[in-house]
Amino acid sequence: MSAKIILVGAGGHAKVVLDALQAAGLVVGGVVDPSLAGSSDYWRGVPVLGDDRDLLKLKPGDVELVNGIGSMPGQSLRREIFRKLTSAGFNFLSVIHPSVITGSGVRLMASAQLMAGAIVQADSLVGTNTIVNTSAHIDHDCKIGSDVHIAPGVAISGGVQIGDGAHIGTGASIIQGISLGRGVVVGAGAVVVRNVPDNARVMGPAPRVTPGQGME
Ligand code: JB2
Repeated sequence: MSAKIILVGAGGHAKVVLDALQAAGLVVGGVVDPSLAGSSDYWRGVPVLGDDRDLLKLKPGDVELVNGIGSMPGQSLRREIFRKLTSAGFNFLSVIHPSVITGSGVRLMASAQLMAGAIVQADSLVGTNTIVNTSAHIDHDCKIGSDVHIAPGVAISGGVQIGDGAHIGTGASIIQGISLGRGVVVGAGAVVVRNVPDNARVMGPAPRVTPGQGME
C-alpha cells in the first residue's frame, strides 16, 4: 500500500499545493496545522489530523509529507519545519503541477515545488524545499539553491545562479549569467542586471500612486 500523503500547513500556499497534488491525481490523506487542530475535522475535504505533535506520533515510513508552508522575506518557518521533520526521519515529496513544463536534464531536489504554469528549461536544478511559484519561468542551465522562493511571474534567463534562502519577488526579471548570493531579496518588479552579493537587497521600481479623479 502506498504511503499516505500528509500536507503540513493549511494556509494560502497549502491551498495552491493541494490543488497541484489533486490535479496530478494524488490523494492527500491528511493535513496538520495548529490553527485547525481540535477545531475542524476537515479542511478543503482533507481530514485534519491535528498539529505537528500528532504527525510526530506516526511512523515516518508510513507517510510522505508535503510542505504546505510558504515563505516570504524574513520568514524561516518553511525551512525550520522541513529541517525538523526530515531530522525526525520523514520524507518530503516534490510537487509538480501537471501544467508545468520541464526541459531535458532538469533536476528537482526533495520538496522542490513547481506550481501551475511554471517552466524550468534544460539542465537547470531546483534546490531542496524551493518554491517555483505560479507561472515563474527559469531558463536553461540555472542553479537555484535550497529554501529559495521564486515568486509568481518571475522571469530568470539562462545560466543564473541563486543562493540558498533567496527570495525573488513577484514579476522580477534576472538577465542571463547573473549570480545572486545566499539570502538575497529581490523586490517585486525589479530587473537584475549585475551580480548581487550575499544577503543584499535589490528593490523594484517605487510605485507612484496618484489620487483618483472619482467616476468620470
Ligand atoms: O509549526 C507549524 C505552523 N506554524 C504556522 N506547523 C504547521 N503544520 N503549520 C503551521 N502554521 C500554519 O501555517 C498556520 O496556522 C497557517 O495556517 C499556515 C501559514 O499560512 P499563511 O496563509 O499565513 O501563509 P503561507 O505560508 O500559506 O503562504 C505565504 O507564502 C506564500 C508563498 C503567504 O505569504 C502567501 O501569500 C504566499 N503566496
